[in-house]
Amino acid sequence: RPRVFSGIQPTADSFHLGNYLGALRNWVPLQDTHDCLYCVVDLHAITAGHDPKVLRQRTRVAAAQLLAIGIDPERSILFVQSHVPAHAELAWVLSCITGFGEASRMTQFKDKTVKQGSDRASVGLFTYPVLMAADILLYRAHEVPVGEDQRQHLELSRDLAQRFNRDYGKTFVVPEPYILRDTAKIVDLQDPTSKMSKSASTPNGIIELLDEPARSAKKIRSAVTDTGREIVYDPEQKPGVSNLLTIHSALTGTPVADLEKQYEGRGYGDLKKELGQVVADFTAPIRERTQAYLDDPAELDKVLAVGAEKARQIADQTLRTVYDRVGFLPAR
Ligand code: AQP
Repeated sequence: RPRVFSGIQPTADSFHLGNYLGALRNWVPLQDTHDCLYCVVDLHAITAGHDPKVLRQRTRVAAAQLLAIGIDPERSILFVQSHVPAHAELAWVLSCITGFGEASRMTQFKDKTVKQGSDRASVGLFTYPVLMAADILLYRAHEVPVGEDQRQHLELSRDLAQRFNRDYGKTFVVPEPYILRDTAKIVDLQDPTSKMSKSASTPNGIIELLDEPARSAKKIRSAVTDTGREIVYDPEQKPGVSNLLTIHSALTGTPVADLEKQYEGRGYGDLKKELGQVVADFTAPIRERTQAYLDDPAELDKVLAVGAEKARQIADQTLRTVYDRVGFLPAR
C-alpha cells in the first residue's frame, strides 16, 4: 500500500478547526487505504521559543487529540518526533544540499520573522522546512496530507528528494501533497484575511477542538462578518461569511449551495447561532475522548513508545542508506 506521512506541532493547548479541517480530518480515512505514519513534531515546536514543562504537556495533549479524532495505533504508526533521532540526523544531510537562497525564499519563515523580528527568529525556524523534508523523506512517503500553508514546504521536500536522488542514486520517494481544496485554508474569525493559526491568531480568532462549547459559540457570534446581509459563498467579497459556511459545510457534510438556500432571507445571527451548535456537537465527543486518554498518561506513553519503535525501524534503515550513499564510513 502507498505510504502517508504527516505531522502536527504541539504548539498550543488544543488543535484548532483550521488544523482539523485542513489536515487532520484527512488523516483518519487514509488509514483505510494507506500505510500511515502520524507524528507529533516536537522538534519543530521548539523553533519559536517554548517552556519545557508546557511542551511536555502539550505533546501528550496533541497525541491524545489524535487518538480522539480516530487515529488508530493498531493500524497507523503514531509517534513523537524526538523519539526517532534519524529526523534530526537526516535534516543535517539535507541542509547540506539546500541552497541558502532557496531556504530564504520560504514565505512562512518570512511571515514569522516579520512578526517576531529577525533578531528573535532562530536558525531552527529558518531550517524548519528542511527538517520537515527529513520527516517525510525518511519514511519514503508517497502522500502528505496538509493544509495549503504547507504547499511551499512540500515543494522543497520534493526538490530535495529529486536532488539527492540525482546526485547519489535513487534513495527517496518524491512525495505528493494531498490538499483538500474546500478546506485547505480556514481563516481567522477576527481577521478573515489571515489563516487561523495557533501562534499568530488572537484567542478570539480561533476555534479550538478542546474549547468549552459556550466559549466556541461566543467566538463564532463575535466573528467578523462582511458588509451586506446576504449569506452567500464569496471568499473574495465575503471572506468572513464564506469561512463560516465552509466550516459548517465541512462539519455537517451539507454542500455550501444547500446552506446558501437554507439561509436565504435569514441573517448572519442565525448562521452564527446554528454554527455554534454544530461546532459544539462536533467537538464534545472529541473533548471527552481526549480527556480519557489524558487520564491515563502511562498508557498514552506506552502507545507512543510502540509507535516510536516501529518508526525507528523504517527511519534507521533509510538513514543508513543515506549515510552510505553520501560516503560516511560505516560505524561498526
Ligand atoms: N488555517 C488553516 N487552515 C487549513 N489548514 C491549516 N493548518 C494549519 N492552519 C490551517 C494545517 O494544520 C496542520 C498542522 O499544522 P502545524 O502544527 O504544522 O502548524 P502550522 O501549519 O504552522 O499551523 P498553525 O496553527 O499556524 O501553527 P503554528 O502557529 O504553531 O505555526 C498542517 O498540515 C497545516 O497545513
